[in-house]
Amino acid sequence: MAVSSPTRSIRIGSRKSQLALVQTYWVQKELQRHHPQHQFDVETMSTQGDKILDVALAKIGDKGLFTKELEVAMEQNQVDLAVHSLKDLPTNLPTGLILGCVTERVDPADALVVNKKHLDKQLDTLPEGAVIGTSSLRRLAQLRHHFPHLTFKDVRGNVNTRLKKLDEGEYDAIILAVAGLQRLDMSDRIHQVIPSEISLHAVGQGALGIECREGDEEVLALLKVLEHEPTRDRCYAERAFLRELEGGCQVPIGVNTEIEGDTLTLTGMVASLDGQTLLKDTISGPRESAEQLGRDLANRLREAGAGEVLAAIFAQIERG
Ligand code: DPM
Repeated sequence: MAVSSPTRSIRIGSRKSQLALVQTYWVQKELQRHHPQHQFDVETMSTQGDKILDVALAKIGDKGLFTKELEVAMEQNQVDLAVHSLKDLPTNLPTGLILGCVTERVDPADALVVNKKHLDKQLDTLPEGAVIGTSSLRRLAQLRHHFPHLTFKDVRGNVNTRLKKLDEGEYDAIILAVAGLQRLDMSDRIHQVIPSEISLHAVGQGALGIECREGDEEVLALLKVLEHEPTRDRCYAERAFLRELEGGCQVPIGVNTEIEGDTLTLTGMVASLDGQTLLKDTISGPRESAEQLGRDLANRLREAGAGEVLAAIFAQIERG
């Protein structure tokens, strides 16, 4: 009997939420399709972020809320790679782990989802005092800046839980990523795609980031088929911007990026929680210097006062 050479089975780690699973199964299917000689298995686990649902996001220590358990599993060789929404992946990874690949981004915009009594409204026509559900300081600050007549309330839980609370009337509207709704096949709930002039998206929004062990050349080579270079360059610029401002994922920092030919354009914004201060600037330069552009823009905003704005927010979160 012929003995085939043993191929390593590759274990993919994922959170258990419906969105995480949709994303992970997509990655598994794509890897399997491109690499029929290998076997790809999925292992699921809960993360801190999935367990702590009753505390405002900003108050739970920030770094790695949705990634820590998966990273430990990689370090202990229980899984070989982990699929994340890139925006949930901290900009500084634990020693020994790297961002192995960035997949093609879908629409990174935010979406307004309304209770049915407001189907005839848009953000700018919602009534005075309408309650908007979001736990994102970034969305909160930008929407307050543009629509001071709205009120904001925390909303946690997975997308289905949030939609249920909205439909039951706890909120007049909620804000969710277009990307998440699309992947969950719930695009019909997108009532308004919020223009980037009003809400700059989160760093990495709409892309998946695949994390793996540094030096695991086999896995890194397998992941190459999923890498989307324009998305990678854009997200590297965005992540360098966030890293330079030392913002975790729970800060009012937003971005927008574009690539035209060899030129990358990055817009970044830092806002105060009351929405009164909103610092925004744009930088353009060669795509190959993506990370440098991110750092340069961060330093420009810092010169304009971003450091003080962020320090005040960190103090406010500390106080609870
Ligand atoms: C991060 C934020 C949120 C998630 C903060 C932000 C939203 C929290 C909230 C870093 N992670 O965006 O300013 O609205 O209360 C998350 C979602 C997705 C990945 C859901 C969403 C799907 C979209 C994607 C939660 N992480 O933003 O509606 O893959 O980009």
